[in-house]
Amino acid sequence: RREEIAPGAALLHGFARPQERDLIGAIEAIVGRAPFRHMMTPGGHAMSVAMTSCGRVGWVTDRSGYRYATHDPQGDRPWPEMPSVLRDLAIGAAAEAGFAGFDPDACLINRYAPGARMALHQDRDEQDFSAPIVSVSLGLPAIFQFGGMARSDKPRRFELRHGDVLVWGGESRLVYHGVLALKDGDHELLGRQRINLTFRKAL
Ligand code: MD3
Ligand code: FE
Repeated sequence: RREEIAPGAALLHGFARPQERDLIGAIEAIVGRAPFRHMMTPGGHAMSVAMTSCGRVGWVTDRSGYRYATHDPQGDRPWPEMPSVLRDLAIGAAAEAGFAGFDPDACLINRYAPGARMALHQDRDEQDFSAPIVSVSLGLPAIFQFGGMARSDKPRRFELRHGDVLVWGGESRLVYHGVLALKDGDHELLGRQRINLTFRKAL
């Protein structure tokens, strides 16, 4: 089922369910080589969400700012390659939402333990805002919020469940969005966590 939640933003309910086990296996392999870590914001706070990346570049933050980098700063190795099961899912979801030709070069992997949250922010570290961002939710459900182009625009809330895929492009590409503190629970495949993948064209 495809739900248009805002102009340019499509929620594909359960789109990733058929590949759930392959996706989780691929994520485990990535995390074996580039472990989840709590990165430091430029302001000096450790993020409650743990992150890693795969693809040609990965998103990093530290005291000097946010950026995309070809190497994992923890170990100074290139990020793991983007597995085809991830890449093909992202390309398929983008096409389903009207963004044929999406060519992601980065996949940020976020892990939420109970209580972890992501404050309202815009994703604007990418070069080309005409490419959408594709997000895949796995594990425990979370309340996602998205507002408008100004931080002060009142956000709308809705739930993201295991297997849901969101495609954000066009007019919605730069809206403020965030995730409320994760409620504890026990997911049959992932246990007490939520994993979110965001596919981006960074360069
Ligand atoms: C709307 N992640 O990694 S995914 C992020 O669930 C991020 O981990 C959240 O925000 C998470 O930057 C939300 C949905 C999402 C991702 C990117 C967007 C929504 C977006 C970019 C623009 C507008
Ligand atoms: Fe974001």
